[in-house]
Amino acid sequence: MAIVENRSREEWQELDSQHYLHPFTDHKDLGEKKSRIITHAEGIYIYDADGNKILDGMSGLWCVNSGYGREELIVAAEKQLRELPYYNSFFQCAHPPSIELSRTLGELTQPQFSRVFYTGSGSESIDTMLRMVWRYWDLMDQPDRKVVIARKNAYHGSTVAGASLGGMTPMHKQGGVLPYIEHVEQPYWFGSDRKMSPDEFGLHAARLVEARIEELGADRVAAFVGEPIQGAGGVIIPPDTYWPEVQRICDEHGILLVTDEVICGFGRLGEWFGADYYGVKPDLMTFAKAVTSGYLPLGGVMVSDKVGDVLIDKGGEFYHGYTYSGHPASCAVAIANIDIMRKEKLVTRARDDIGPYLQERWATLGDHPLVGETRMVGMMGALEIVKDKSTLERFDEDDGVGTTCRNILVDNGLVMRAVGDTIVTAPPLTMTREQVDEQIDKAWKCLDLTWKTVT
Ligand code: PXG
Repeated sequence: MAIVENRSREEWQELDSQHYLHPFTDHKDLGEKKSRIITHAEGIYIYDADGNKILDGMSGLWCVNSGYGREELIVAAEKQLRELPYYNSFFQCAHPPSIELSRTLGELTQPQFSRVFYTGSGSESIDTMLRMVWRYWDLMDQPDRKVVIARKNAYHGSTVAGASLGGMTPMHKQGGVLPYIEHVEQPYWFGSDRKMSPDEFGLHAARLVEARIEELGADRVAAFVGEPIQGAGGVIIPPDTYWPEVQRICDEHGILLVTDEVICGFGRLGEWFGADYYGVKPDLMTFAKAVTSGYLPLGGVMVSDKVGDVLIDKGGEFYHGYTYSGHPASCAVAIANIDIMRKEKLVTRARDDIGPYLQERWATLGDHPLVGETRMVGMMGALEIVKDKSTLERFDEDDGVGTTCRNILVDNGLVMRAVGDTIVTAPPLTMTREQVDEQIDKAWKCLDLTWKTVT
């Protein structure tokens, strides 16, 4: 039974241009260049309509942590779709997969978390978190605590709350407009003037949060939200001093701490969550993506007992929720995915085995004349393309060197993302040593090709 017609690449491209508005895309530009049509995937490779095999150094969009073609996930979805494809959890209803997953998430997360609120995506999780934070402070009889502090260049999604909390200026210009949101500097040492040591810079960046709190008055500040490592912003790995200082500041001023774990969660950093890696104790954690390895959409907010007890004991009804909150098939896939991750010890493997190997090999790219810095935690890393390795001077933004490099990479069978002139990677946690070697060899070759193009 063909669910989708069998068409040529050209036909797909033509129909795509005519009918399909893609996310984050300049459609005039795409209309000229045409989409790459991805037809299937297996393990850590995707295949396009021309039969090219491409190593997926991005796990889709930072989500396919368990790799493609996982029979267990396919079977879990199919079984659940047959048994109960949909039912909601409004009106005092629930179903076994969503309850079972809630229990499992309570096990995987830090002890303060025993409850979860489900959504369909990372953006919805961020919206939910914001409404929950505001509700919490209302119930605490501190309704003036409304301001949420986030960081410049953060990415928290594309809904109005996501775009507003995120720190992407071009998004703000197109309507990221919510009140009560403040942005402070990101902890991006390489992007600074590098006059401070990374440790000093980490403390400095954290204390900008404190300065903003003091400027606003702590009794007006509700929460601080940050990705443990900023993903879409270019894998900004904060100095080790940053997160403990942010924790101290939030504690001292009585402000809720939220980690956005949409990318860092589910093993990416070699721990189940980014908060575990940095040893911080959040009050709320947003997640999505790798909870199902991207096989079906699912997101959520982990709610600490501190917040949850107030919402429940004092709150009455929380007027919030989505048709697909706790979708049974998504929850069944998440359970199966977590089961795979546990059985194959993918998280400890990322911490102790394949992660360190990838880090070691990734660091060798730092010897390339085009590379000013490499960095990686767990299996999430970046390299900085520079014009002059000795001074770390960067290319002009308009030269588009990062994009040139990204295009060369894809044409040579390796997907990585370009964020300006920063090339980022987050491959599946299942990759083998041979595949790490393949990724690094291809990356080196493509840096050479980029070098020839731009010098
Ligand atoms: N928070 C974080 C930290 C994210 O990375 C979201 C929230 C929003 O999730 P949804 O599921 O609504 O997309 C994200 C999403 C990129 C890229 O180009 C990154 C994301 C999404 C799309 C593109 O790196 N992250």
